[in-house]
Amino acid sequence: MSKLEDLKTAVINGKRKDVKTIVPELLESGADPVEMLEQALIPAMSVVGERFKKNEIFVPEMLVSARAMKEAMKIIEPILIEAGVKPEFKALIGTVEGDLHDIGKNLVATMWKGAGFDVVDLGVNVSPAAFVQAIEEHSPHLVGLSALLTTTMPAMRDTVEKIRGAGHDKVKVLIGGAPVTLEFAREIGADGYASDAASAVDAAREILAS
Ligand code: B1M
Repeated sequence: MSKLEDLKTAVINGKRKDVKTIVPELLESGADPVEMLEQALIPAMSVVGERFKKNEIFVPEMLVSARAMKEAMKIIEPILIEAGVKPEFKALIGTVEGDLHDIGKNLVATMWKGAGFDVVDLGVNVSPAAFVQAIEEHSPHLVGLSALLTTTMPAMRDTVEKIRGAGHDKVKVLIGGAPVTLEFAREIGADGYASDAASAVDAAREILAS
């Protein structure tokens, strides 16, 4: 089995200690952190999601896998960010109210930081009012909303409505997350949508230029 496969297996099985050993080994052997993300870490979480859907595993197992993934991110995030330049834009990001999933949101934040954005991460379960308050505090160019549950997609709509209702018409809003679509983004009046963390950089630049 290749080391990338070992990493994927370790995340699927929630083996944090193995992740802490394998990631530095991969880096030492010259592996690309982006490749680690795309070929091991993200696919591992897809396997976990599939198993959960089939009732082969339950929430505690999902949680240990998520923790193992975060362990890997702790090591590779600084390397991904290092490639960045001086902050060009300020961005806020958060997972919407009712939703506790943060791995995808954290990845988008990492990619934005890597692209040279100054990112303020508001965390998970962020209410529409908290987004508005943070906009007033930080005056960002961009706000990113993440949702992983179909049941929290309405909170995205509420957040966009609250931001616009508070008169923040210039701040651009980008949304994403597994159940979210471009159509939904248009429907709720968001400025853009990205399907994954890498395209969230291009999508952000595009809407910021418009
Ligand atoms: Co949850 N969960 N979970 N979960 N969980 C999903 C999302 C689910 C699809 C699993 C399944 O059934 N197959 C399902 C949702 C079904 C639905 O609504 N359609 C689900 C469920 C049902 C639940 C609970 C309700 C389970 C329960 O309690 N019965 C519960 C809800 C808790 C809550 O939020 N209120 C719950 C809980 C959890 C844990 C806490 C155990 C854990 C989260 C830990 C954490 O995040 N710290 C967890 C996990 C790990 C998952 C899965 C397995 C993995 C999510 C993940 O991290 N993926 C997930 C199944 C799956 O996704 N396959 C599942 C990896 C990550 C890199 O991808 O987050 O999609 P993702 O992010 C991508 C893109 O979506 C995009 O870019 C990212 C990187 O490419 N993206 C953006 C994300 N945000 C973006 C923002 C952008 C742009 C792009 O712009 C701003």
